[in-house]
Amino acid sequence: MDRMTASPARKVLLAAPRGYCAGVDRAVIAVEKALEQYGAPVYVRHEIVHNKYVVKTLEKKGAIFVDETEEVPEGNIVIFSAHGVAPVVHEEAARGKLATIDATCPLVTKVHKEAVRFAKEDYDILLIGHEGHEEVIGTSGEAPDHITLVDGPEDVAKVEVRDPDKVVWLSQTTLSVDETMETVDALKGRFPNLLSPPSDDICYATQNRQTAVKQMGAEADLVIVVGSKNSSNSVRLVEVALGAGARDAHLVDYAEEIDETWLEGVSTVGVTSGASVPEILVEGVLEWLAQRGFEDVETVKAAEESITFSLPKELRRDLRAEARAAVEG
Ligand code: 0K2
Ligand code: SF4
Repeated sequence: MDRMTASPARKVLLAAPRGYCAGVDRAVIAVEKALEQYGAPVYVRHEIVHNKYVVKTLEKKGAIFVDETEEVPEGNIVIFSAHGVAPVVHEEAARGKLATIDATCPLVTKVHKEAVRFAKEDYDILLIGHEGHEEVIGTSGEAPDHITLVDGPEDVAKVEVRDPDKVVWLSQTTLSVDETMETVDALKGRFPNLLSPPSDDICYATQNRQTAVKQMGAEADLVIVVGSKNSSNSVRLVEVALGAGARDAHLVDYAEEIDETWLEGVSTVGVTSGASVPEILVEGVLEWLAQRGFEDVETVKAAEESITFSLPKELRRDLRAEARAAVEG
């Protein structure tokens, strides 16, 4: 073929890290272990993680997802999702005589504890996060009288506090790092003595996935993010890709959702996935692309991840008891 008319080589840039974070891995395993340990059905309040495939797969194994604790029949087991719950939800479960397994990610619990501490010290807490998101509802519930939600920089002008010198900001764990810093800068413009959280609230997994997609963004004609529409961290990856210079970016649950027309004039495709996305779904996307000439896959590595969390304590206790009983015969 004439060199001038040859189409440019097609390649895939595959982000690393991508997919499951430690908190999601723990939460999904918690549901699986609970099903093995106690038998179906096991109730789960809210989607254990925001991923359609995960939810469907666990439903097939006997998990029943409910919106509210009140829907769980008395005497059953209910698992709380990775996004965390307000204290009032624990109270509802106790009233309903439910056994609970709390799969809240320890990094979300850390933010809950910060909220409790600053509320005790009588700070006004500005919680940066998305209105209506499950995590924000849970964190706000720790100190409803002290917390005001700030949903992005455009919300800053309307924030009201009791004492501008006694204000702290906290955040949802799965936000855009850059947009959050914009919000914080705007808040600091209004409250120069604004206190910052003792350590990053946006978690390591959210940050690393955004860093990786930024690295590939400028080079990619198209970025495909695997993740569900209600997954905050997955949606953020699409925005970060576009912000980093990708010509086009889309969120898909499955390879079948990719539109052939997105590939028109495209030679480099970036692929990544949200923190709630099993790798099998990314493999499906890579296969789909390979069938269309995108066989060359290059990894873009932004960070190493080795963090893991132990299972929720209620499960560990029962698994230990079972092991003891087996040993004692
Ligand atoms: O990104 P989101 O907070 O919407 O949640 P998922 O997609 O379920 O990802 C896991 C994060 C859970 C808690 O931080
Ligand atoms: Fe935990 Fe971060 Fe994963 Fe959320 S995204 S479950 S905070 S590790």
